[in-house]
Amino acid sequence: MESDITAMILRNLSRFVFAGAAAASLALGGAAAAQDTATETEQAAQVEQAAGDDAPAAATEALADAEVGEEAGSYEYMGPDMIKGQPENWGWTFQPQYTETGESALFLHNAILMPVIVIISLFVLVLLLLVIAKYRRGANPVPSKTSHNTVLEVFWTVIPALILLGIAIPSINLIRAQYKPAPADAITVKATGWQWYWTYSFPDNGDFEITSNMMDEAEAKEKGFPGQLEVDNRLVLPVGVPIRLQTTAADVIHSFAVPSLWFKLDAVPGRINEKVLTIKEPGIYYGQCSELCGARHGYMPIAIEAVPMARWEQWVAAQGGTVGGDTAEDSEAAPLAAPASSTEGAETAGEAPTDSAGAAAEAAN
Ligand SMILES: [Cu+2]
Repeated sequence: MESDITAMILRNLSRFVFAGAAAASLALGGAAAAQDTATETEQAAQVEQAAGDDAPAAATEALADAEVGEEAGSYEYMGPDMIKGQPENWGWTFQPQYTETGESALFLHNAILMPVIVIISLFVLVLLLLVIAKYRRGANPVPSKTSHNTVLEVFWTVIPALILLGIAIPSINLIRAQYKPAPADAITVKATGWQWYWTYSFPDNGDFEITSNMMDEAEAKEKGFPGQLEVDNRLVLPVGVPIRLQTTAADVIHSFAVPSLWFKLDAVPGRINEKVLTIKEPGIYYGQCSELCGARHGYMPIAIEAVPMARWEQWVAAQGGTVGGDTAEDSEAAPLAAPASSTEGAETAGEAPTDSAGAAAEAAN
């Protein structure tokens, strides 16, 4: 019990420190870090289910090798053993990351921001204690009248500036990576926010649409899924291929956010936002609407099920969609793709690149 309390105090302390870091990085344009602090806080507030560990690697392997059913109409959804991205009880830091940008963001936070913040805070604390002890009236009755020291002033201006520059470079690179446009052959998925659920449409795959509502909490828990995060129809996506995820809304502003995929994008009525998403591993990743959108804002979760390409095609077929044949240029849902590049990538739209996402990105450039 006592160690629980100690852990809680430490958590709260780290939140203060982290909030300071977020402010500092914001000043530098590191908006990404701040955005995800918010996500983390929201998530932590809504933590509900028991802490789930990552599915054993064996399960992933088994799934990747799983035989693709002969019937096109059959698709079996993943069970709770495949849950990878979800909040946990008393969680206070980021969820494990399953995208490349997520990994670099976590690295920026853990390896750069946190050490810098901790060292600076300790340094200032030591200086303060030193001043309190050494220059108090009792110990130092006649204070020095020195008011300028050019060398010192140059140093305490230049050193902090260099520290800030050192943070700004990786921070701006991260933002650049996060907003790099999707390659022409990326699979387009449009997520539309409604009060209070999501619909997902697949303009490259026959333009079918699915509606995703929160699963009843009792039913979800009975099946072993987290309450208020599980849905009736998951958004199934292929792993290892870039997905052009577009967001919009039908009524008010919503926000499509999945913390373990480092993905958060506002869904605004009358406009389409888009951002590329490449998921590294099969699994279930939970998220939530992250823009206060009305009475049931807290009850429109997002559940992404990432599967190997062959299984994704099976799912698309089961939904009545098409694979590989359709073109992005036919669809008005993909207006952001330049006509030339979408024609070029049309043959490959909806198909997996041979080896990895990286190859696809290179091919497109
Ligand atoms: Cu919403």
